[in-house]
Amino acid sequence: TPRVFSGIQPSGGLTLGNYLGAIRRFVQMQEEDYETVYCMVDLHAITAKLLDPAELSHNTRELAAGFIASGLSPDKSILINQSQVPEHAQLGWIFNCVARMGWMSRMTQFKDKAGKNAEKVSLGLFGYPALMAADILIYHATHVPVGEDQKQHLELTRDIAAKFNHDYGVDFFPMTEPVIEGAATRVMSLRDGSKKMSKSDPSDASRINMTDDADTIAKKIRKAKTDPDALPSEVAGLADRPEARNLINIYAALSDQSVDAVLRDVGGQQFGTFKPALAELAVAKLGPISEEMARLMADPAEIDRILAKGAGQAREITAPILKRTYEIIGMVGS
Ligand code: AQP
Repeated sequence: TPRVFSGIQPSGGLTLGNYLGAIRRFVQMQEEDYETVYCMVDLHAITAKLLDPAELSHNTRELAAGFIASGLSPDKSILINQSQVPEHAQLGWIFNCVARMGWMSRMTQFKDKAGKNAEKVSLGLFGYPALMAADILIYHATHVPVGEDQKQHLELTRDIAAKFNHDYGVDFFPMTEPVIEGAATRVMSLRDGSKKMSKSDPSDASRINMTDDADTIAKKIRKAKTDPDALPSEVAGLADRPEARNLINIYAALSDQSVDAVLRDVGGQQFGTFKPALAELAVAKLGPISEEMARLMADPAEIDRILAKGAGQAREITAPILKRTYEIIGMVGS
């Protein structure tokens, strides 16, 4: 069976972007013919800044609760916390030695996150994509469901696998395929249609959090930036209207319709009519998930048990792959 791996950082609370761009697809793939491994990438979550320890633990458990509440099942998928499966970091080191500085300097996410302050960011932020390649390849995963923003990191994952295979003359690490599908592979900020919706945006109004209550969701959508025109009835009419396009994409994804189908229904409407309908849809879809998250968070010990079980299952896959990697490299004792 082909194997799927993907992860999300517990660097803050889950957003609608994470849900539509990643988690919904995780759930679908769990139900398809794949073996699925999904990860809270806590080692990645400290690359941007060292979090308060209690906050990191809370975020990690809440992310696990978000996975489960969205439909991931510990009986069908392996659910893990990255640091509990040490082979991720061990292979990550090897990949630090495979990846080239030049490759890493071209990563747009690094450039965006480092901004003008590249001297001040952590070495971990620079090396992030090599650890991400290890997260995937320590499972020999072939399919990685992600949002559009991760495409370049997946190309780098293939470059790392190819260089390792080539330099050691082996055919060991597979070439992984990104799975980027659906109407909302890039959900944009509600305040700025040119910026991705992000957990770490300083403005809370820019995103919908999975834990937002109905009133907050409705208010954020009502205040979302838009233009004064009515909605078009065809996709071409969304060109150069990034904010309108974003709200339509979100509507399409949440209602499981194509953008064309949505526009056939809502074309001609003003935002004053469309926004309340979108808010109602978002509350209907997200409300039950956030209620279930809250219920799961009331029993953190149960979440910890699920993650411990997942780590045990994961290591049955990762330990032999790491051992074989070390043998290929010539490490004594492996
Ligand atoms: N706005 C988005 N639209 C679609 N997909 C998105 N993803 C993130 N934002 C959007 C997808 O969610 C998965 C997990 O992302 P991550 O937590 O590992 O890191 P990120 O991409 O850096 O997400 P954030 O929310 O922007 O976090 P911060 O602010 O901490 O950097 C990935 O599959 C991603 O594509």
